[in-house]
Amino acid sequence: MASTILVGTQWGDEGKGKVTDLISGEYDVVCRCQGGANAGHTVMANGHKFGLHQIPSGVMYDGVVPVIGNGCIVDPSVVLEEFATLDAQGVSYDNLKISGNAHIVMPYHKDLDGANERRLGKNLIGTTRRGVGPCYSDKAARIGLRMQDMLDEKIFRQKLECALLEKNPILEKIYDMPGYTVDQICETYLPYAERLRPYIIESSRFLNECIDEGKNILFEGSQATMLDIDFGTYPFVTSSNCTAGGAITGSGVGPKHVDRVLGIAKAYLTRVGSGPFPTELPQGDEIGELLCETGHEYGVTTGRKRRCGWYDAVIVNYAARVNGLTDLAVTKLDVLGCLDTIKVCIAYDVDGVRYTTVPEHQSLFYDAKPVYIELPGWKCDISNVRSYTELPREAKDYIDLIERLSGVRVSIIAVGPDREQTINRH
Ligand code: 2SA
Ligand code: GDP
Ligand code: MG
Repeated sequence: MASTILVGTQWGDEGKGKVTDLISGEYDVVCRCQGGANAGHTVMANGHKFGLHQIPSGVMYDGVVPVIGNGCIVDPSVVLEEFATLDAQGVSYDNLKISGNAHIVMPYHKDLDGANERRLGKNLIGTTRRGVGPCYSDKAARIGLRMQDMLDEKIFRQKLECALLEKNPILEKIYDMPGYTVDQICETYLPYAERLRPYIIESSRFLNECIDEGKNILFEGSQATMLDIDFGTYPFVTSSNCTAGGAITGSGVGPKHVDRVLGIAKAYLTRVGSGPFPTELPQGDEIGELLCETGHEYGVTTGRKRRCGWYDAVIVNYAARVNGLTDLAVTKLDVLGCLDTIKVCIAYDVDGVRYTTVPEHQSLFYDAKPVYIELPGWKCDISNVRSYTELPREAKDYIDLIERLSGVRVSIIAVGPDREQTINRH
């Protein structure tokens, strides 16, 4: 038994796609358990990069079964677009499985996501506008439609009619937008159902049968701890549990089957969308711009420029706690090679009070001033380094500090986007 949950420890885009792709070969199944087309996980295929939104990154390996679990939401149009991209790359997705319990993103979810953001004005969340919040809201309100509903036209029409009774007045009367008819949506979605029918299964049963056969599962998290609906910077979060617990409820696999929780931490910090970010470098700051350009920090789903800042040890320590991390993968260490000195936030100062953990009250987190220590940079290109011993002393000291402040061992260090640009410390 060796199943692993992989989670983002910061505000996303830590390189979960790269690390999932890197270690997928050690697993039989790679399962996504939450989130939808908001995710953007970058993987390499045939020497070039592309972003996956819905299909698990494990699809890149022939023998690995990719599963979209029950905790995910599925935009069928995005899955079909990904099929086309994978076809063009010659990557097979024949063994993909999609949970019949996963909720479907409907056109009105995307409309409402955009409309909510416009209504919030300057207080907007900065969502990806992929319909994520409205779709998960409908799931909780029990008026959502699930993948299995698409397979039965009568049921699909009945449930859709019920949902539209609520959605159309909101769209038309509150947001002055056009509503939908059942026929209109069926015209697009029933053909989707026929394309996706062969992939839709009872995924919890499938995953547990795999475990019974002695197979190993990798649960690929999307978004990250600080975007978790319970543990993140609410309301500036996504609408699912991106922490380790979400992998359990989002897959229907019991926690006794998991023996590793691998956290992914970027060697500096980025955030896309609104919300507090204590170590953020101001817009136009020379180092912030350097990190953004060297690290290519632009959204994989929306193309938005990511906010950049210094590594925040307080939030990675918090992530170690709320996820129960067993080890860490530190990514993008190569990007820091351009700096003379590197800052690490070890605590926050809030009105003269020092916090070494994330403050319990959101307002305190907004006012948190980072307390930094400064380390010398290594000022060289480490993207060709493949063993820990070959790293410059300053880079090793940086990794040691991350381990000390998180209380978690660093087992993987990524020094570039390619699979091979990795230092394994097993
Ligand atoms: P949503 O769309 O409702 O989930 O947005 C709510 C917040 O969650 C953030 N979020 C993300 N943050 C980082 N990366 C994400 N995926 C894409 C990527 C983002 C992109 O890989 O680059 O392309 O812009 C992601 N998805 C959701 C979002 O910014 C909101 O703060
Ligand atoms: P995810 O959402 O966590 O999967 O991360 P993204 O794919 O959104 O963003 C990570 C970006 O960093 C992608 O462009 C990756 O190709 C790239 N990347 C991942 N690891 C490394 C690394 O160690 N070094 C560099 N330079 N780039 C990396
Ligand atoms: Mg991403």
